[in-house]
Amino acid sequence: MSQAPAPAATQSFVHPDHYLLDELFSEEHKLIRNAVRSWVTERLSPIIEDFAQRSACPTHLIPEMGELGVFGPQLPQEYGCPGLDYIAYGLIMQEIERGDSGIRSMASVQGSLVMYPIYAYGSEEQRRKYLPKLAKGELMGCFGLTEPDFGSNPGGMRTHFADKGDHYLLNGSKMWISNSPFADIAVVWAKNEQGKIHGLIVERGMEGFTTPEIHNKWSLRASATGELVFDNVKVPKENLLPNVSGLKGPMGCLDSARYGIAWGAIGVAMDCYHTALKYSLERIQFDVPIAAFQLTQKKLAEMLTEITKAQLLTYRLGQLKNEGKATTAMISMAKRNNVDMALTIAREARQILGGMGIVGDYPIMRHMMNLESVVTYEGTHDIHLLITGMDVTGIPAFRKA
Ligand code: TGC
Ligand code: FAD
Repeated sequence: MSQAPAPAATQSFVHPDHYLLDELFSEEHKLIRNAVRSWVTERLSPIIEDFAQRSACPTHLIPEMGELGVFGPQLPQEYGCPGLDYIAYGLIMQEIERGDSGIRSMASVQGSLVMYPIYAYGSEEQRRKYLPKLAKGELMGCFGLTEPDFGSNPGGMRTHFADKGDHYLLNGSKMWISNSPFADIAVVWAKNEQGKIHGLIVERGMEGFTTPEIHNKWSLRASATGELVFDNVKVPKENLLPNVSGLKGPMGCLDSARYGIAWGAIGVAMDCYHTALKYSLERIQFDVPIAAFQLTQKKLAEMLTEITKAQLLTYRLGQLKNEGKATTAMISMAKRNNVDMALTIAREARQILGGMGIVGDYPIMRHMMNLESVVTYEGTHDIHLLITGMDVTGIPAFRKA
């Protein structure tokens, strides 16, 4: 019989709050966080390992997520959205990502990369047509910026559209698109005949539009990832987002999604820390719990320290976001720091669990593999270092002069 402690799925989650951050959250924040936490514990955590092992996306949860209000929670109630502040939005992402980064991806793409651009750059008709259904999960969306030859450098994109009088004709392709295999609509960034970037809403069923799935991922296995292929797709003119042009359109959406990732990464780190702490107190080696060894305590102490620093950074960022003062560079720093922090913690937690760290009875390895995508998408770790570098020096180092 195994001497290993009980799997984490059977243990109740206690979140680390070393600096009493709960005293700063409003009652509403805590209620929202606890509601999403309960949903994750009851509905997501029990099934996610199986879906990830099978590389399947639990799309049956979408209506429940819509009901819970996790799609576009920061957008106004007049469009069927919850109208919450950015700290509530962050806490929602934190709790979902404690369950799985792929499911947080599904929610943040929907809220920040599909609903946000329709809200911020769309016409009133587009808002009324799409937002209430997207909020409920009756429609799902994806966001097409990256192309096979243009990832970190999205401004080089080749996908383009031509004005054909009563419609636009769209050609090109997008790569690595979360939700694409099942999305009903895609917010696609493409260049017009003058080379200016615009957003178009492309609907499933439009002739020439296909969404092949990308298989064989070792990361984000419970999230569906695919391509978007446009072969002479006729897009109605009313599907152009009228109120933005240029790279600042998609980049503005990324600010919102990166903010959510900064919170989400804390959720993963909390889950890894909690799992490792419980395990280390119960696992006996050399006649004592492994938590009694100084080297284990060093790992746990460093994990808690890094989580606490990330919590304080992110809480302050949330306040600034609520006040409209959070800059791209501030959000970028939090995304980079917190994902890197979570990845380090996942690796340390896996070591604490020894051999049990690599099996699906515990969430560690799944989180660790997921984070390998999170550290790359929405701007790689190094691109975010360069964003901070540009912020402090005023010199962009993205390309050779
Ligand atoms: P650069 O010359 O710096 O800027 C071009 C124009 O864009 C504006 N801009 C922004 N505007 C608003 N918010 C931001 N965050 C902005 N960043 C840039 C900028 O002001 C300028 O505007 P204008 O009016 O002067 O023309 O652009 P660059 O070509 O040198 O590139 C800069 C760089 C490398 C920082 C940027 O392109 C970048 O961040 N690259 C990373 C690409 C990226 O993050 N892709 C993400 C794809 S989506 C995704 O990964 C979804 S994962 C989904 C999930 O969660 O599952
Ligand atoms: P590259 O840009 O080719 O980068 C490769 C390496 O070169 C990296 O280490 C990078 O840091 C480095 N590098 C590049 N440029 C520089 C530079 N100037 N200076 C120093 N180093 C540099 N995109 C979407 O549009 N929508 C989505 O929904 C979406 N979902 C995704 C889901 C998953 C699972 C993944 C893996 C990706 C997703 N992406 C999505 C794409 C993601 O944003 C890109 O993968 C990311 O921006 C990096 O682009 P790339 O993979 O082409 O890498």
